[in-house]
Amino acid sequence: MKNFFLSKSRRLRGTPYTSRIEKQGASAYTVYNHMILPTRFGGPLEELYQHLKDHVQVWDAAVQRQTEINGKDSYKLVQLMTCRDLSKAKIGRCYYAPIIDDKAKLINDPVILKLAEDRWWISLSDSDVELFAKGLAIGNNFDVNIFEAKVDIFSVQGPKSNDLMAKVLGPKIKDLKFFGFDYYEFGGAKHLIARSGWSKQGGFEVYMQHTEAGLALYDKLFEIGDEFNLKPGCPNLIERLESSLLSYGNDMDIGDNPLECGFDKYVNLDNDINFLGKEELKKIKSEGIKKKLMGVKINAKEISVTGSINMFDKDKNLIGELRSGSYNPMFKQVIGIAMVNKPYFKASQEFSVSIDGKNCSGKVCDLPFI
Ligand code: THG
Repeated sequence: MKNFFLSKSRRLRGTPYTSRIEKQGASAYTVYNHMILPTRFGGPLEELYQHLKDHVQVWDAAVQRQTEINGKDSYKLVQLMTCRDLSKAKIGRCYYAPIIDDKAKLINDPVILKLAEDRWWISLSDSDVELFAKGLAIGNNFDVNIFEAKVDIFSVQGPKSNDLMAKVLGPKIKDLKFFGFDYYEFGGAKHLIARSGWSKQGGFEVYMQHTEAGLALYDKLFEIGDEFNLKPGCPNLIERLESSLLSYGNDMDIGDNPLECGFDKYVNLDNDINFLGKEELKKIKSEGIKKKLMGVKINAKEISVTGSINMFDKDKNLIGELRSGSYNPMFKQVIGIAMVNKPYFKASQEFSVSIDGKNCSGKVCDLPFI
């Protein structure tokens, strides 16, 4: 496959970390929330994957933009957008919560942070939720402010993240619970740090608001990081698939509903909260879904998924579409995520797909893979 350069501009923004990561060896970008997101550092993705599982990495995750919603009606608006019950949400906690429209179609799958009773951040995946929120606020006459907060996340991921962060910020950070956040002092500023991140290797996300002190923290980690074999990295396709972390725009999009995406535990229908698509979701739940996100294992040594790839059974029936995939060194085959149609969405369903013109056999499996 031929590769092309990406022309940067004001419309396709970099991040406060861009000059640093380019010195550190960032070698490819994708586009996410109209910004550039590194996808590669130097060598093969497999090396970075193994390093992420054994050591610790710092990632530029600033593309995870924060839509801030504050004001008197902020809870009402945030709840209107998500099918997850946030009525008992606690300050200092993060909530993975599907945002859906009135037809229960998926708009985004953000992490939502409750900062105060009347102040929320929606930590976005790749779609324009700010516009959707503004439309709803205007239409409902809500008393809210909606804007992109000046926040640039860097993520610290990997099994040694705990010790690395404790060395710089003190041992208290080790007490932080999964999906909790608190404030930690460095360089004369307090930084909001959550135990979260887009890998299952453990880690933290620094919601950098004070750029100077935040960049000093970023630099400090690298200054002392050798002891932990710290390396710069980026969200890792191999690891995220193995860990079954979904990617909006790749695995699911506005054509899918949360029940089709396996978000059942974030769909709360038995209460009196008000959100868009609630009646539709009740209907879908009672009728049953007609397609479902499933894992797949394919007998192939490599794959590059740049669009949906049709999957067929032995009688040439279209059974679904492959949406993401990569070779996995642990499974020693390609694993991926596919939207599989009823009645084929059962584990052990066999299929074939064409990869670079070659027919490969595969099997559907349940998620998560491990
Ligand atoms: N961190 C922050 N913002 C983000 C992401 C992130 N915004 C975009 C994108 N990633 C959103 N997608 C996900 C997907 C999965 C998880 C987090 C964000 C995740 N899920 C856990 C799991 O699946 O085990 C736990 C979710 C839960 O039960 O609450 O971590 O990475 N700031």
